[in-house]
Amino acid sequence: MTPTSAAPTAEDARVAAFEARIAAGESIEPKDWMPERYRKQLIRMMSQHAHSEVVGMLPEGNWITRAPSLRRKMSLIAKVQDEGGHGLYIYCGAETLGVDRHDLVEQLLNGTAKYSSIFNYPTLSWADMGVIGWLVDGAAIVNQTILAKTSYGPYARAMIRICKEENFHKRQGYEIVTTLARGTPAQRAMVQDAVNRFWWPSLMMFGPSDTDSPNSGELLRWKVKRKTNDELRQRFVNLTIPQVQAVELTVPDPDLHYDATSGNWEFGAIDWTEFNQVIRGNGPCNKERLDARRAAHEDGQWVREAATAYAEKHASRATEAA
Ligand code: BYC
Repeated sequence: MTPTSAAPTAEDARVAAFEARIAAGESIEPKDWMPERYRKQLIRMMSQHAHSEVVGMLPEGNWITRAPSLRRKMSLIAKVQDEGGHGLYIYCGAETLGVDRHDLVEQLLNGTAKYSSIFNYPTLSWADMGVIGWLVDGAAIVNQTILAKTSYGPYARAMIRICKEENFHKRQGYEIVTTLARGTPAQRAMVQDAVNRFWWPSLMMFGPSDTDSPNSGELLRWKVKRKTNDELRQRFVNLTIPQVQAVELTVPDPDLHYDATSGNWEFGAIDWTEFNQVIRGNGPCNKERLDARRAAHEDGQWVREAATAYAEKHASRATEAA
């Protein structure tokens, strides 16, 4: 007689034990057993997140030399430097999953890994620095505050420090926006134009709608994600509209309205065709961003060689001394 279902294997038992730990709210640590698919998903998500931090330095780095005062220049330099640091923490976190960061960087440079769509838009005016700090870092905070409770311990811990720094970035951005919004008519027009250009791309940062998000089901089940893309996008809109109103600006959405029943600011349709174009490499600045990263990588070759030679020299001296 043929059995109707196969007996559970040792692998099935391990998966069940892993899922029971997740269900109990335990944190998964690097040396713990985990399904290969969980490991792969985290490597994908963390590496794309790290790449986004590093590529995210480019649109703002572009304005460091043109910041309008020494104070603004200092805080913008500090912000851009923080983003580089965030990339490093998250690459380190990804390495705890058994990958080599050089391979991850290679995937960014050869175009096989994604990074956040938002950084493929140009930064055309000083007001963009305010609006990026406010909206882009604001969206990142909404996403990452939840990620600080993700099931993979090293990622969750990296998010705690990163969110603290992102809060500072958001405040410096909103301060720039407030100053311009209360400034001359030309400054007001400049900041309104920046909001018009960055509003919809900021909403796209949360990813495709839940019905078109192939990874969400698995990630939610394993508590890597704790909220869906649409839930977080709605939370961002609800938090941000009162801030828009406080500085008497508007968002470019004629369908935006408050729904008293749900307590949500309901927004109009997102242009998913544009989003898909950008994540497939056809956004306004994709080529420019990757060219800049490749050039920076090549220019840094001598630094990597010098650091390796220095480490080898010290290692051989330590061996000789022993
Ligand atoms: N841009 O199934 P889905 C920052 C891709 S850095 C590009 O929903 P998932 C900052 C997605 O990867 C902000 N691609 O995916 C830095 C997937 O493609 P693959 C970065 C996107 O993973 C400097 C496909 O679309 N933050 O804030 O469940 C200065 C289907 O999507 C995007 C993070 O990375 C996008 N916007 O959810 C200032 C946070 N959205 O990989 C600020 C960590 C989706 O299957 N990541 N895709 O080929 C996440 O929370 C999630 O990965 C996402 C996507 C919500 C982004």
